[in-house]
Amino acid sequence: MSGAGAPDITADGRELRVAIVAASWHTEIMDALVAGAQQYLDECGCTDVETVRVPGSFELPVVAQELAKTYDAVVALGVVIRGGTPHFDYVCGAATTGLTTASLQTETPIGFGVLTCDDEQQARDRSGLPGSSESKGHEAASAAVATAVTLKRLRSSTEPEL
Ligand code: DLZ
Repeated sequence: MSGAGAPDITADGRELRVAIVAASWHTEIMDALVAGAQQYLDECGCTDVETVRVPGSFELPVVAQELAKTYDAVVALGVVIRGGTPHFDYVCGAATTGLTTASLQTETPIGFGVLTCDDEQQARDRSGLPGSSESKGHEAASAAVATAVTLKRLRSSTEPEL
């Protein structure tokens, strides 16, 4: 999947509480993803931010689900790099399905910032590190915030008048 065509999303995050849940494998790339997400949250005015680390991407869904119960939006970040066994497919599949399920069950947007790459260079190119062409942490945070703002608007407009 190419990053070309990504929208430039602006939203007001000042009223939102946002949690970042980040895996710990591939430290340098992960730290760049977290920094990119935090940078977007700073840009949109969101000051109520909690960052939680988990061991690997497989652990993202259960913690994202817990955070999604009390935050307006969650940003899930991970880096999974293909190895020589099918393990890659299981971790990516579990993270993707788990985060989707957690988002729908809690009715809370969870930005998907899990890089699923064939090699480390692909991950670095998308990480927001100096010289990279994309910042998927920034992108995932902007998607989560914009969706939370939309949900707040839709929910407030359907509240019955007293
Ligand atoms: C085991 C494993 C492997 C091989 N590779 C990665 C990876 O590239 N990225 C990642 O986030 N996690 C990896 N893990 C760890 C699993 O996500 C998980 O933490 C362990 O299987 C323990 O449940």
